[in-house]
Amino acid sequence: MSNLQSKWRYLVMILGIQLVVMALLSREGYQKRVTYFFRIFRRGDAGGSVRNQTVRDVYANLSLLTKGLANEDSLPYCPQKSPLINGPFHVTFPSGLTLAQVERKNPLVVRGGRYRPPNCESHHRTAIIIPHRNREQHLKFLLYYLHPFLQRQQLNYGIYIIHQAGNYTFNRAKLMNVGFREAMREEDWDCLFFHDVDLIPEDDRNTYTCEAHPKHAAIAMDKFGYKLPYKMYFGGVSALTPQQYLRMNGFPNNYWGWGGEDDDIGLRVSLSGMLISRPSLTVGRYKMIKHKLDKGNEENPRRFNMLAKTRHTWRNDGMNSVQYEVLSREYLPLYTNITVNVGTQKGLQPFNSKAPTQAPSPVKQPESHVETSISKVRSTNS
Ligand code: BGN
Repeated sequence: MSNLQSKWRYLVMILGIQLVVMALLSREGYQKRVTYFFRIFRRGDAGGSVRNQTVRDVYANLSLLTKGLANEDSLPYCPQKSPLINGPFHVTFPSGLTLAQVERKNPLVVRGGRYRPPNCESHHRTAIIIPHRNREQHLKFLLYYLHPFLQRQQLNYGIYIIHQAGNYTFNRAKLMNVGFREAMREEDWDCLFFHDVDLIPEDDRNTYTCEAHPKHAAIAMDKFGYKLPYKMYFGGVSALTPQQYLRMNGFPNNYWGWGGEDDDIGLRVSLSGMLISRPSLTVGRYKMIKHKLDKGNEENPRRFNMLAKTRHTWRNDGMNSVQYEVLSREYLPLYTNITVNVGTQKGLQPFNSKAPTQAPSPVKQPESHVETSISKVRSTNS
């Protein structure tokens, strides 16, 4: 008899538990919980947006592109939407990759990392500005993916590496200002992409062209679960026309070390009366190459105070106040390497190899034809 009673008790208990579980599930968020449950079974698809899409090799069919015999001056315009665009592509980081291999895979890229579509006249002239120091491995992977990615979009493009000389604290935003001025000196670019060296785009529908408002392209990074970390985030990869860039007085020059400068840039966009445009979460996907915080790029403890003052400082700190000294300009096969002295928090001192900083170590490439021009003139707002 007591045996029967305890069986009943168990049965009631199990039913009770089931009721509680069902009640919990049917509250708001039920849908989310069920989706989450099923997602566990789906392999490594954090964003879930590349489903039903064929993920290809970024170089697929690119070797079919060859220089035609047509006269370069009489080429027809490229179609509005490039027929070479595929969508998502695989991004991996094979250890044995060399720059010589990247060069061989991109035979139509010419001196200084320039390219124009061989059989049509592009509608777009895009410069890619990449601040850099001691990240040769990352740069190699970025170039491996960026060149075919941009070629698929039928852009007329150039890649500029802005290399901070010496060991003084890194200044990402100031290097962007240098990149802007030095790139515009060379060509009438209609769009500039300001690009971190460790971010690899994963979908070639993320077009590297400018919009009516400044664009934040790195909206969905793997390190943030392919979501925007916060609404005003403007870090990683952004794009502006020269007019938009100058309207917000470029980027700040005084953020030394990690953090805050991208928030300052985001603030400048709205302070100068513009909005932020973004691609969709499906398309603006990036993989970040994992790394530790670099030596010489420690967290900037002043960033909180500085950000609180941006609304008062942006008009006086930016392109109208940037001071730097170009130490060398090298036209390498895959990019233009501009090595620059950006000075220190105390201002711009002449670059001196005996100072606390050491002589610049420009990024080297095998089989390259280096042409270096030392500019002794300090470049200010000219
Ligand atoms: C933010 C940083 C950004 C950084 C993102 C993502 C600051 C300022 C705090 C007021 N901003 O917190 O610079 O890109 O995280 O890592 O630290």
